[in-house]
Amino acid sequence: MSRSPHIKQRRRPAALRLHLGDCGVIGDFCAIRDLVSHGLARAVAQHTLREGHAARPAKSMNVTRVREVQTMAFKKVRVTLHSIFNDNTGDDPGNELEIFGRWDANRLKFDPDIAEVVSLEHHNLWDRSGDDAQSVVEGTAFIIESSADIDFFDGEFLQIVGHVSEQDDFGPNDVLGSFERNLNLSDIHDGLVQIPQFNESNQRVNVKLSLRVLESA
Ligand SMILES: [Ca+2]
Ligand SMILES: [Ca+2]
Ligand SMILES: [Ca+2]
Repeated sequence: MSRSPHIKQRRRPAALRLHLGDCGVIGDFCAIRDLVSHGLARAVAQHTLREGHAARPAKSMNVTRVREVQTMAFKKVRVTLHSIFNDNTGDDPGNELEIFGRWDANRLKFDPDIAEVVSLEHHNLWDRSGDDAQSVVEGTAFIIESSADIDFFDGEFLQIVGHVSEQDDFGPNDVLGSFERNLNLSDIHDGLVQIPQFNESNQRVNVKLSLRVLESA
């Protein structure tokens, strides 16, 4: 089957017109194909030269802004797990909760090549098993003060993940709660991380964890 002569007549003059500097035909299929095949930047540059346009100041400003973003995308962050406070022993025998669990701070990044989040660094802040539970009297805190200093660059994020359970001699242990939060570079600031109170049958604990930006650039 041969193509309609009408189509051939439409396409070739369109591409030709682009070479001659008529960008008014950019909506035409042939013009778009020509832009892609020859490179958009080259086509724009040729058009600029043909039309006698001077370099646009806004373009150089954009380049400057990009450089600023690139150079400011760094933070050295101290992640500290301070303590776990027994707010209420609840229905647990005695005056103490027997707590255990694990808390970690991770440096992660989304890798577009494999479309997955990958772990760049992993820092364990606290790890206790049910066989090694910590007794904490109601109204007092178990002091941990475990820190990790982590460097974050543009596109990376801090993941805080942890859980606390309560050991019982009779029956299964109690899961008091778990927590996970992912923070982009711009979301990382000095201060306490807001962690909801963990609570299971009125056995309540507060986890105190903070961030401190040691350096930024
Ligand atoms: Ca219990
Ligand atoms: Ca107890
Ligand atoms: Ca217990």
